[in-house]
Amino acid sequence: MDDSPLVTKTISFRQLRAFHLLKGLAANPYNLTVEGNLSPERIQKYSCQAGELKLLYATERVTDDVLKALKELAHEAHALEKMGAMQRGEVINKIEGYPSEERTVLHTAMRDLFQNPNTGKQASHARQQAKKECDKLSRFFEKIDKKNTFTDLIQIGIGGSDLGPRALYMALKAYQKPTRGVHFISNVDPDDAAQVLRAINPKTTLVVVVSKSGTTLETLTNEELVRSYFKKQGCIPEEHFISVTGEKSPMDNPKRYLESFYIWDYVGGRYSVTSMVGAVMLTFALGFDHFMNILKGAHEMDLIALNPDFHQNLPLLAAMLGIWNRNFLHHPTVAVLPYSQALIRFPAHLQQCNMESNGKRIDHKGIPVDFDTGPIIWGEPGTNGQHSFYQLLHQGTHVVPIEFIGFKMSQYEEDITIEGTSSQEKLLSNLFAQSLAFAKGQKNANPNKVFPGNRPNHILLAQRLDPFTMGSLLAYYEHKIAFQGFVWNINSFDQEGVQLGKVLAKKITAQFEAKKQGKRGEKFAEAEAFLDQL
Ligand code: G6Q
Repeated sequence: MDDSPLVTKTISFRQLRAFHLLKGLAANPYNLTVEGNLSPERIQKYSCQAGELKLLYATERVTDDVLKALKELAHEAHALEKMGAMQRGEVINKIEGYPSEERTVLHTAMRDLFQNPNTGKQASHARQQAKKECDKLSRFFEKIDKKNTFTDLIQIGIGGSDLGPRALYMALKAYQKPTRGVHFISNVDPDDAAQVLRAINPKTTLVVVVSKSGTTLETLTNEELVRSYFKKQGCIPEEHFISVTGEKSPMDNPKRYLESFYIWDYVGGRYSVTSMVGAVMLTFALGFDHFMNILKGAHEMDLIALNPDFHQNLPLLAAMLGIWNRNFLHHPTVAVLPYSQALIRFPAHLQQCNMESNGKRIDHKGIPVDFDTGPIIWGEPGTNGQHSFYQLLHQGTHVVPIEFIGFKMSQYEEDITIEGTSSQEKLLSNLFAQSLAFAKGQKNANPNKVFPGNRPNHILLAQRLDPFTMGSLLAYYEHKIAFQGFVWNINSFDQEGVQLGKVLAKKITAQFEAKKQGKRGEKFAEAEAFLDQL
């Protein structure tokens, strides 16, 4: 198998020449509050378009010198070469010298159905596998659509098998087939399933159970719960249940499912929306052509992420702006604020994608890092947030860098003009107003009316949130996250930090069972003490 020397070639982030340059520059960051500093020329100059997305970053605290040094930092850290290595299929998911996943990272191959010249041997193989599944999917839905018996679909899955697919479904509901409904069950809280089961007719419902490992407690429990409900309602589960899982996983069992689709270990859960993990549900809801457009949009951004021109490589540029805010201006969180109701669950997806990828404290050699890594990500759609937590963002003691997302046109175009502007124009005016207010602030003799400004932010702008643009937006963030990991030389593709809780939960569940049967479980005093509180 290929191996990537690039992963270990990088010297520590803090030893890079540009790191020291940037540290010096950060002593006196650009002051956006000075009259004239946020000029129209600056807004014009600090903007760049690639594919469907435009990045407006004049409201970040950067100068030409800072951008030059950030570009140098990315270069010294081999960010671009690592992106190339990832997309070619080199083994980059690993920690040198310790047992680790030792995997290639090939979510890009899932949408590389359109001939990427960068493709290496591993990526080519992954692309063949992706193509095969896509063909199977298209054939499967030809049959389903012809019969037209299913009106609803329930997706059962959690984490990466839920957040991304759900965020995209909600984002693209405007494109949904009118006769189809989609529901999600993720939490092992039985109320999650109960609510969904009340809303559907099992006779006309497909259930797609998504679990790469085929062993996730929540998903298997929910599958059994839904199966038993279907049986009680007189349905044969094998005629309704589909699985999306790893080949040869416990869920790869044709006796139990109407159809099974595959996902491979080179596609991480949080990077799996464009694989069969999102594909089955999105094709049911939107149709195969719209799903293909999502892939095309993502693929376009995959190619942009390989562009050596720093100012045209949108995810790289955004990643470096994030590193400036995180490591040099020392801001611990980032708010993602989409001015689009359809993106209501997108911040939750990015929260997982970002924090599970870059919430790491060791580098690729297992050595603890001596700098900050991934920030805390959170967010809500504007304008709703304006009437709640924006108070802290404007006047609180923490500075929170902001990533706005906006669209020129609405999805439904069912709009109305009141006092000269449409709702969409009001929405955009609010977005621009906030960006300026955060950057410029406001002086006032009354201290309560002072806005300190210099709150770094940028805007990601596109024409309309359609399937192609959604694909691009998804891939833009995936690559931004990967680039930051590359520069920090951490492994963005494993998730060891979620294991400990899972192991303990398993032990406590066994203890719970023993206690219910009046037996003593394995000695686990702290768990006993908690259970005694019930
Ligand atoms: C994502 C994580 C995690 C995973 C879930 C579900 O990158 O690995 O969120 O997606 O734990 O796992 P399964 O798909 O194996 O059920």
